Amino acid sequence: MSSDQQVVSLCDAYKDYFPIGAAVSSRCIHTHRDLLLRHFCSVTATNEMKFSSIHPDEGSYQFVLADSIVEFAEANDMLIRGHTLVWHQQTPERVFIDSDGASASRDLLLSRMRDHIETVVSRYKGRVYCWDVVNEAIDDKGSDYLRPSKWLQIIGPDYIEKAFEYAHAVDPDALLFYNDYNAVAPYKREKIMRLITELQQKGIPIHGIGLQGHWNIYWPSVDEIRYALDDYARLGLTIQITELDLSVFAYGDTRIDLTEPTSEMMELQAKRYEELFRLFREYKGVISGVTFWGIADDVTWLHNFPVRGRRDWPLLFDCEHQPKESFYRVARF
Ligand code: HAH
Repeated sequence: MSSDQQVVSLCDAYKDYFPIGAAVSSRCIHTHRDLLLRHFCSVTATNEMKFSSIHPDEGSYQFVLADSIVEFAEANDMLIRGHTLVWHQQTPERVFIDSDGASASRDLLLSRMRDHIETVVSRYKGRVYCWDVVNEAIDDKGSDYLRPSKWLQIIGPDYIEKAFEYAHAVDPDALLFYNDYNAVAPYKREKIMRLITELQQKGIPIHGIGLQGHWNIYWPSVDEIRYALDDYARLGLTIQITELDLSVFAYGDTRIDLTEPTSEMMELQAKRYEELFRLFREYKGVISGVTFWGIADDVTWLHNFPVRGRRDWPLLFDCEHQPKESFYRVARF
């Protein structure tokens, strides 16, 4: 391939399947503008719509950065996935504390949650087409069901249904998602299935399930993902892969000495991306979107996480914004 001009657009390649999205920051809509406009037709704010960014102080909302992403997307006819309304991280501590410095009551926290959801969802009503309403509410420990977050401890398990109801009341046309990581791992899949089934039985407005897709070049197997898609599809909800990236490191690998990926890593990653997207295309009837958690390998949340001082190369474009072998295996089929 001699120049980027000859590279097929990812979004065009998938126009008969599902929109391809990217998580962006208010900075990278400038630094990665060319790649974004050429290859992606949906955006998600990585951080700018999270509680602590958009609502840092009581009664004070900061919409400037989130607005800049929404305006960029609208100017370029891109979809906007909202992320995220209720999460145990990136939420100010003050939300859970009352004016005396004691733990907030259930009623106070519910009213704060409602105010937050109503304000944010109404601002982007008709513009953000779907929301990750609740993020990562399931516990990682095998036997425990819901994560013991402040939301759960103070409000109780119905904080989840309340969040969906508040969001739906403000924007009945928005698609409402439950989003989680490790969602294809059997121990967690069963708990997510249980949660969604319970919400459905209560008639709660939930429309989609987000599988984050923070995977690596060894795990999980394509069969495990297929099995999970089959299972979730039985719930009758739409499914999106919401935060896709493929780390080059196996879980538990803590090496920090690599300054660039090995050719074996890149080949394995390309093969995995090829297999994954073949599977996603096969499931186009249930998958309504695939979003990468980033654009190119120069900016990824996996630099320094979960291992400090380590770089990673999980995306389709390299640090110079050139397509990797992984890109070609996804785009040409
Ligand atoms: C995701 N969590 C979050 O949904 C997203 O908002 C964030 O930007 C990055 C990843 C994944 C995760 C985590 O934050 C901590 C431990 C495991 C997985």
